[in-house]
Amino acid sequence: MDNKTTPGAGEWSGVIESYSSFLPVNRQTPVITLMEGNTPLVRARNLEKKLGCPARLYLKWEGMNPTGSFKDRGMTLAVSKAIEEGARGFVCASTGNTSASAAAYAARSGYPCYVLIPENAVAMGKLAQSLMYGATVINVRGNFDQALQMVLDIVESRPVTLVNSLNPYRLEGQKTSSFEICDILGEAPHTLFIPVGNAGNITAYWNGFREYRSAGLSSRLPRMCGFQAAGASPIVQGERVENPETVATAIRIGNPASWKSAVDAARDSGGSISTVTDQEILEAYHLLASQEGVFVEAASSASVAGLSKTLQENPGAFKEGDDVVCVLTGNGLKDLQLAIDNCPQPVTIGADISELEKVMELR
Ligand code: AN7
Repeated sequence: MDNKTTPGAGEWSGVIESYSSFLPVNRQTPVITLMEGNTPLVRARNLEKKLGCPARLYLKWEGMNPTGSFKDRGMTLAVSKAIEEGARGFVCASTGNTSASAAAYAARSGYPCYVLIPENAVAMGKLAQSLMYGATVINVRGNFDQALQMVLDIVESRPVTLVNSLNPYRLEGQKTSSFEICDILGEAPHTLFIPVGNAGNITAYWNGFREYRSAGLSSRLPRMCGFQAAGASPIVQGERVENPETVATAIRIGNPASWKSAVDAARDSGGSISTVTDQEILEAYHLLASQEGVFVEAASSASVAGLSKTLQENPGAFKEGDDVVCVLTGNGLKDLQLAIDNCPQPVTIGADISELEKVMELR
């Protein structure tokens, strides 16, 4: 297949320049970039064994983006296009990662950024990022869905650009992850597993795979398998969830903005949107770190939880030689409290070699 080749060291210049022919940019577009994208696609042989997966399993490690999540792919484009079109500031509602990314790209643009986050429901690392990048952080006594509605109302009357995924440039940028997967595998995977919250990312990946196939750069389309947390699963329930609850705060969303296009992606690709419980999410969270050395945030592990559940329900789901990709959307370092609360605690000893010997014998 006549694919683009993987860039060598020093050759990567961010998703806009690398995939400009697939993006709505021109020579005048001021490119605001942090060199996002080009994230690792990691083969997960230990998980293949552990889960009894006959297919080749790859992890698309999006937590390696500059602000630690996939949001950077869309934010570089949304902010660049906004500046091209004369924007004077940015606003978003967020469960944490969008706000961190918006704040960082806004900082580089030199324009102010306002982020609305649900009070007490955003991981501390994400809050710290937004504050450090200099955004005005607004805690809303309500949930994400309420904050998003407020943002939609405010952009009617204020000269600020909405950078939630309702901004179409966000999904345009995010589709570049599909391109990277195809470039590395030399073909689209057979199946893609992905967490679903506001449902923008599954929509973006599906768009990307279809565009690459239309351009002759891949010849098949993957089955798109999306996973919501059971306590925040409006798409699966078929109705809004007023009070979504899940340990995976990033996907604690009850009324997804890209609801319809996510349903279309699952249906048209022969895939599905299903649920995983918080317990299944936490099991996958530990498995990824302990078996593969890949520390993701809880929401990200919904994709691997979904794969695990699929294999339990149907061990013949994949054939040998198939390529399966799990998208890992965010970095585990964003939520250290969750990690520490869910692990055995360290042992403390004196500065004494005999105490150390005792501990190591017990193990
Ligand atoms: C780690 O930051 O909605 O289905 O406001 O942070 O495209 O919404 C985050 C979503 C998955 C879900 N994994 O993606 C926000 C926000 C992580 C996330 C999702 C999010 P979408």
